[in-house]
Amino acid sequence: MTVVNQLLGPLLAYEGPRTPPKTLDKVVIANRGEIALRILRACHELDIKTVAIHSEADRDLKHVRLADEAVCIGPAQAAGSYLNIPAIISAAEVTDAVAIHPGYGFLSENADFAERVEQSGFIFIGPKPDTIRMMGDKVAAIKAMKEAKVPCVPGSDGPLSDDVELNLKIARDIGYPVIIKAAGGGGGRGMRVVRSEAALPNAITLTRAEAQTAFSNSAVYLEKFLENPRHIEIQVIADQHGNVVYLGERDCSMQRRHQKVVEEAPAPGITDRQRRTIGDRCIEACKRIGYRSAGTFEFLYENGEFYFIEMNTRVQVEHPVTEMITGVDIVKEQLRIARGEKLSLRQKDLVIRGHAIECRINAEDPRNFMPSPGQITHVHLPGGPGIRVDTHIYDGYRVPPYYDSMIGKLIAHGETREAALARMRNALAEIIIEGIKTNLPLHRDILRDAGFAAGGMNIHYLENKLLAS
Ligand code: MV4
Repeated sequence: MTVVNQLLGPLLAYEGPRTPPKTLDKVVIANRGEIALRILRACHELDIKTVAIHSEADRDLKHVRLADEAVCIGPAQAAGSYLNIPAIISAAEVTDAVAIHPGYGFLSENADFAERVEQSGFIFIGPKPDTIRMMGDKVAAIKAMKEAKVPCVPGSDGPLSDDVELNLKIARDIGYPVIIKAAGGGGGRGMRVVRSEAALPNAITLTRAEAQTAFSNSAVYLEKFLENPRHIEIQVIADQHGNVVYLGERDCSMQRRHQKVVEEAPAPGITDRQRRTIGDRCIEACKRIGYRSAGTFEFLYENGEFYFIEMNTRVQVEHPVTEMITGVDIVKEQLRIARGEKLSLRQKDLVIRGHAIECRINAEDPRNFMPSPGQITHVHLPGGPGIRVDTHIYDGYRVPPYYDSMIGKLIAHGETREAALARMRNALAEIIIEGIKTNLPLHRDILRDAGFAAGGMNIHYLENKLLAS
């Protein structure tokens, strides 16, 4: 009996094929454009080889030239290439890569993708699939944050039922206006503001129907609608050993139609004490949920209070402003975390130095915001102290019409906000992009705006300014 158990013991504990631990020495970059180049640079600094995967329309991307290997994975349309999970995993297999970095957009917050990456034996450079799944469900995300004592918007504390009277009571207790949001939404998709009791039942029915169509999830929830908040987000990084650090906040209030235009760090007017209080809450939440990699807690900020709305489980477009004021390379930290290393810094060692501003440069008509793809005939990039340009464009590059119109980011750092603004104004005066239309005139206008110069404007400021001009 004892002998049999000794034999069966290891068999019963069988956990699948044991593969020797692989060193993270080759990464598939599952993205395009400036972020693909940003990831490539971080990999090469850490002596990690890179595999560029690209669509048929993206053979001439700068990072494709610079990568150690390149694989064309499908047609121009993203559905067949950058969103094609089997094609991306096959590319990792044929190149014998160890990990996959998803960047932002595309599959970066797709829990099923992260799961299939891991099931195929690769490292997903990001949080665990179940964490991504939880944060994708905004009701589950808010529940987790409330449990961790992260301040949230007063709301329904869970999904709404079909009980009209109960829903009316929930809204009455919170007070109008309220906002109905889809649990599967986020980033401005699937929401409806309700300003009176009479409009509530219909708004819930409509938002539910839209949510079912758009997200295959009819769950909706309700929050107090904040009329004039700022959008402030906290950057965190967490390793696989339970260490978590917050890297301060970013103010992303300068936006149009849920597209951020200018971001900055730190957020004007936020005190060290406020930063420490909200940062500590985010750290506690990360520890409770076993968060891993880089992440962002999105808050609305109104009348001196933070209200959690969503968590982003990816590296964000605007991560450079945080890098400029902290000196932390967020993408390199993601790679080190994926390698199983501990964070390169502790909270007490973090120093926030100066101020940084980022302008997103889009290939679009500055008057009507229509995309403006085509060939760039000439580029001249600015430089000098405190100037950073994250872009993949070069003389002769053709901006394809199939993807997001962002072609780069101009980042200015200075010892003070005023110094950063002055450097950004100079950089915007120096930069030349010819052959296509860009939103550079809009940025020059924003950098001359008195309200923007004052700082601390709310999420409606830019849209109101554009209406007035
Ligand atoms: C809100 C809100 C006001 N009150 N929630 C839009 C994007 C999504 N992340 C959440 N959004 C909002 N949620 C409550 N309870 C206003 C917005 C909002 C917004 C938020 C951040 C940045 C820009 C925005 C533009 C319009 C509305």
